[in-house]
Amino acid sequence: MNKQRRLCAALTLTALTLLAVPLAVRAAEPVKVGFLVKQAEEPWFQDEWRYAEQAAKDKGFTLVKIGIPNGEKMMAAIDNLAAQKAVGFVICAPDVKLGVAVNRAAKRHNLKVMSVDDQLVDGAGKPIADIPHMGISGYEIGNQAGLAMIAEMKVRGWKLDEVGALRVAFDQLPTARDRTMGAIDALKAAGLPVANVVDAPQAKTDTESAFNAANIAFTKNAKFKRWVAVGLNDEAALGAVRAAEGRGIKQDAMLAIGIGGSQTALNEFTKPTPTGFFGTVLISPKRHGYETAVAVFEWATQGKAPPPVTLTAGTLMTRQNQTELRKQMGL
Ligand code: FCA
Repeated sequence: MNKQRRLCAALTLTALTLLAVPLAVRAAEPVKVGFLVKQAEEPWFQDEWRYAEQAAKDKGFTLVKIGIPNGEKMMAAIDNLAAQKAVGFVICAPDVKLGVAVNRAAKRHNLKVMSVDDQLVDGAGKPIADIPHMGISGYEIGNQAGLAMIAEMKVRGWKLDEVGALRVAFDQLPTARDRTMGAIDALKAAGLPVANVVDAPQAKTDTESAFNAANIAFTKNAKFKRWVAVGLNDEAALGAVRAAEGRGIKQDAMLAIGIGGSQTALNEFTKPTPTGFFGTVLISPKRHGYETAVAVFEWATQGKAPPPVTLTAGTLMTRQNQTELRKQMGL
């Protein structure tokens, strides 16, 4: 009897120990949150990652950063996060039409998902309602870029009917279309003739693609001696500036305004002589990186769901106000 009781106690102890080990290991493991971006080499996304890392440090979770240049890499990344027992992820997908696939994969693995910058859509092009989103108000921010061009053209004494308006376009991405259309609408409202608007569709959203697109557009429209240019981001505007320079259209005849305000823009502003890259609408990679990472963490660990849609604002940044403005925005 005694022997039996001792054996029983020993077995119970062993069982408890076995149970306790994995529990202890699990408790020591930090919570993991993924942050997947379509273009990891772009300064904007580097900034987003940097602020998301800051959030991870402040809140005590681990950030898993993965670049997802295409759909295949994106699906592999989500599986990878699940295998690592992540609790959720923030995503800027390589194609917003992958929304349904993202949602399905997240649900299958029981991962919380939130989109950043580019809102995910379903097969019909409608935003996916149960994926919370943080992005910019594309049309308003584009409009701001357009209004800033009007103001600067006035300063320079340009006549609107003599100016070509280059729209570096990436219309398959709704926010890109909204941003550039917002700018063009501002120009048209101020009296720029519709016939002066030249579309330059880019194959990708980087500087090289914008350069190629702009080059073709300038060649076809050599009648314009002065240009304004807009695109979805700083890289698009910069591609147009570089293409213009290649054709002898310099700072005094080129007025490009980007959107973003990351290193791509800062590099232009710190050149000794001003280029055709006049300004950018500064948006906040801090809000987008930090707040989305925290939102997914708190959603997964505290059940606090993020608001369905959060749109952030922008401010015109030029050579003159860059230092002050970035400081104001905590960048
Ligand atoms: C999109 C663009 C990026 C950046 C971001 C806020 O994802 O592709 O360049 O502008 O929105």
